Amino acid sequence: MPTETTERGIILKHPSGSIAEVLFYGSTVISWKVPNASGELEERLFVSSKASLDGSKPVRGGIPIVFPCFGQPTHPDHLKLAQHGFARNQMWTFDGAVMDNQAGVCVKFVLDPRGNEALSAIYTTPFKLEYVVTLAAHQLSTDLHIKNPSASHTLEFQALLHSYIRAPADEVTVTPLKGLQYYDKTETTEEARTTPKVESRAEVDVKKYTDAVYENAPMKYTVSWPSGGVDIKAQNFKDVVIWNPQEEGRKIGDMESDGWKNYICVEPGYVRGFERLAPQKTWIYCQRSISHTRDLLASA
Ligand code: TA6
Repeated sequence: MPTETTERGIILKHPSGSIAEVLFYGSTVISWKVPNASGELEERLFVSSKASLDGSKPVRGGIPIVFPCFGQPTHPDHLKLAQHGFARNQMWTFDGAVMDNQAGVCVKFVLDPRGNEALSAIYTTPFKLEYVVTLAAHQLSTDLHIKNPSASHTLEFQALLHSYIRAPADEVTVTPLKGLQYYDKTETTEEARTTPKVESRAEVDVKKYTDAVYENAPMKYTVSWPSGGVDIKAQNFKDVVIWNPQEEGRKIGDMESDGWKNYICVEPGYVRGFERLAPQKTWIYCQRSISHTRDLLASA
């Protein structure tokens, strides 16, 4: 069977050789390895060597799930929540393999607050999350299904996949973001942080401290560097965040030394404003990450 259950999560193995691992904690993808043209497995995600993988705190790396709020809570329903909400620090339930064949290996995880008193103490709005992870030869799909089980209450939320893509931070670029409105969270005053700018660069880099929230983005991004890249296709995630702390990373307790030199966060999300999900409805947010390496690109 191309899935293996371990104490901490599920390992997905594709016949092509690619491998992924998803923790039960936060339903956090912590590894996505793809064979390069030489057949060697290349890790496509970054996880800090100082990250906690034991459920004691959100993982510093991989693909943490952000829900129901992005950043510090501002919505009245979220005021008891930590930064980036609770989805990434709850134990999810493995709901089995959905598919496993040559096309891909697909597993589902569920976060249902019913019976979770600790969660209900900080968040009382009815919801249910399903997270479907599919591993193919060179593609990893991470689909977040947000359900509103209420008969009358509208669910208001933000959602984002906080993907840490392993890449040389001083060489990686993201396109196409030129012309988009964005908010620069590195600004030192609240007024400057809340004043929109317009991206003038054809290729956005993270050579300096970058924390940018792009609004109404194209939902298709090419993340590239001299030896490879990752294409990202999003669905319904209308915004995208680009983050790399550079030397500010020294202030992050679970960031390995110089870790910021080895990743770029490209985070499709719905983070400007709140999505409103009517009673009994479901929203599906998809992220398709397609891995490329130079030799693969060269042969393309
Ligand atoms: O997505 C970028 C960001 O909001 C940054 O501002 C930084 O706080 C980063 O997320 C990491 O947040 P965390 O709560 O995981 O330390």
